[in-house]
Order: sequence, then C-alpha cells, then structure tokens
Amino acid sequence: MVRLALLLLLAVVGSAVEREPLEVFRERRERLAVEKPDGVIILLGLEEDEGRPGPSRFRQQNEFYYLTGWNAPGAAALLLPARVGKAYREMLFLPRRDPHEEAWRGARVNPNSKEASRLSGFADVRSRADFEKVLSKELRSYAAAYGVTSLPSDSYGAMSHVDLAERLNEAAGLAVQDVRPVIDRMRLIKSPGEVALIEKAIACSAAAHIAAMRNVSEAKREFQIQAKMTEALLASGCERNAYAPIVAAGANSVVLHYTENDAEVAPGDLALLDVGGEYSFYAADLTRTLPVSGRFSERQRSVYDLVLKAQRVVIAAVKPGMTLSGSGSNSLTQIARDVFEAEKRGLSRRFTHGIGHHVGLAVHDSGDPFEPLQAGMVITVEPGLYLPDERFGVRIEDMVLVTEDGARVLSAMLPSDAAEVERLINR
Ligand SMILES: [Mn+2]
Repeated sequence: MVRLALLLLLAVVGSAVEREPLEVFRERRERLAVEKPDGVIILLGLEEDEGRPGPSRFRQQNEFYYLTGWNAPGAAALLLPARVGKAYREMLFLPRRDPHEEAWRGARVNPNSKEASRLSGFADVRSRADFEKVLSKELRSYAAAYGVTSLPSDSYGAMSHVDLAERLNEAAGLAVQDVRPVIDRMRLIKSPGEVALIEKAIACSAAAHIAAMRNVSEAKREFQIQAKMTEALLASGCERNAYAPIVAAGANSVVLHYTENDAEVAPGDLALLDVGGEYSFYAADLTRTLPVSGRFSERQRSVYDLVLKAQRVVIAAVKPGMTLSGSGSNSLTQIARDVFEAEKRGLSRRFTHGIGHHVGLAVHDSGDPFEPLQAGMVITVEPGLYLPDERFGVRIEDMVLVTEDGARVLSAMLPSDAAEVERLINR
C-alpha cells in the first residue's frame, strides 16, 4: 500500500525526472515581479494536447516550466508584484479533478489540497475555474498586464503557442504586454542547478555518440545508427531526444538540418551525427562526424583536422566579452573563419553557419548572438565545412560553460580527436 501510494504521488506530479528545488522557481518568479512592478504577470501553461501532433508525452512550455517547475496540463499562474501596503503575492491555478479524464490520462493533483501547495511550492493554489474571476479582480489594482505573447526568437523545436496573446487579451480585457524578453534575459545565465542538469543531458548524449562509434561500421541504413544512439540515450537516463536527430551519411552530411535518416550507408562515407538528449527539460546538443569504415580517407582526415583545429582555437578564445556572431575580433564565428582562411585552401566559404548558440531548456535557447558572452552562459561551439561536390561535410560540436576567465568544456568526455575516434570505431 505504501508503495502504491508513493507511485500514485509520483504519477500525479507529472514532473521531470529531476527538478531544481522549489525555492529556485519561486525566487525566479519574485525576480520577474521586481522587473515588472506595475503589472499583473499572467502565466499560462500548455493545455493537454496543445502544441503536439497526436498523442505524445506532455511537455510543459519552457517559460512556464522555468518559472514554476510545473509539468502537468491546464495550469496557470498569477504573479502580483508588491504595491503600497501589500507584499508580493502569487497564485497557481490547476484544473479540477475529472474522473473521466483521469481514467485516460492518470491522476491529477486536486487544487484544493495541501498536496497541491507542497508539490508546487505555491502557498496559494486555486481551481482553474476561478482564474478569470480572480484575474479581473486583481487587474483593478494594477496599471498593466504582462504575459508571454510571442514565440521564441528561434522557434525551431519549440511548442506552438501562437494564440497566447489572443487568449490573454481576452482573459485580461486589455492589451497584454510581452514579458518574454525579460524571461529570456533571465534564462541566459544558468544557475548551478541548471548546469548540473545540462551536464546530465550531455552525459547521456555522449553515451549515445560512443554507441554510434562502436556500431557505425555495422549499419546498412542511417536509422540503424540512430537506433543504437537512441538506445544508449534512453538507457543512460535521458528522457527523449532534445531535437530531431540528424543522422546523415555520405552526401546527406552537407544538409545542415537533414532529418530523413533513412538513406543507405556506403563504405567510405562519413556519417555526421548531430544528436542530443533531454534530461529533466534541459537539452544537450552534440555533433560528431565518423568514418563509417573506421578510417578517414586522406582528404576526409585533412578537412576533419581543420574543423577540429578551428573548434579548439575558438574554445580557447571563449570568455566573457566575446560574441557568437559578428565580424570583429571579439566574434567567435570570425575566429573560426580566420582559421579556415589562414589555410588558404578556399574552404572558409564552406563554413556556412554561425559558430554556435545558447543551450538550455531549448536546444536553441534565446540569446542575441551579437551580445557579449557572460559567465554562466552555456553555448555550443560547432564549426563545420560542407563540400557537396565531394559528397561530405564535417561538423564537430561541443558544449561549453562560459566562466569568469574562460570556458569549461562540458562535453570533454566525448572524444573528437580523429585517431581516437577511429580507435573507438575499430574496437
Ligand atoms: Mn547546435
């Protein structure tokens, strides 16, 4: 019975495998309320089937999760900044329990229970049915209303959440101002707890890439490499892929976001594997390029070593004040271009994308690539060269944490040295 009760408790939370302490989420909400002291902040979580094609696992919208840690459908929250004579207040709204619904989807938390407060960290939890009524009452005391009313700047892989502004405007009866930019800025600097979750996502993703190295020479089709990677990813603790895996052999490796993954693998091909897992909402994004037969050709090896050289030079240059994009001496993309140009092999124009991006709750976390990096940011460093005429491309992608005076490579456990990669394939 005890065991059953415990299982039930876990089932109703609908939380990720791990979650940062509830105080962390509360502290984020209070910080947001301090940034927007003049308005009610309205946070809407995703509904049961929103943003998902067909029946698939529920995953809370990133902004709502970042501020609440709540991963069950139909939730909403109000943050009410301090005003004269009144301290900061906050409320969580959860759907009423519905036995019919629960028969299909599993047990939910009763909003009017002590359990709801204990599990959410909100002292004040109410029924979602009262949300509109409470909102319109609270709006009378504030000059403005805020909510997330836009899609992420890079919505690749993001949930569709396009009708939010409309829904909020309807609910609030006034124009709701977008609070996404403030949340995006907060999310740029990762807390130690976030870095720890990212490191776990990286660990299972690295295991997936090692599995690919050990099995790539057996593969007849790309998805057979993917199968080994997915197996290792889940077996080592990731809950799912953080984005559509790119498993691209031969000529497909020049297609930056190739996701068909069904072509035949031929001896002599390179296989470009851009595969990362998600652990408790946090993404990893790693790429390795492997010679499927276990040995790079001379030409493949020379291009590979050049990409790796560019990556190492860029990683050595990462520190606060540098930028991802741009053409100045502070630009990491420019530093990679300079490495390619210095070789005078005409390859620099084959580097056709930026050097990297922020990673966090989203694999492409928001963040202006022209803004200076700061300590606590997590970015990818992923130079690549793509040679369609020669039917191969090479990309090597690792993740680094920007520190006070440099960078720490978070994915250092995954080999990238060509000889080491060949050794792992031939083992
Ligand atoms: Mn990437």
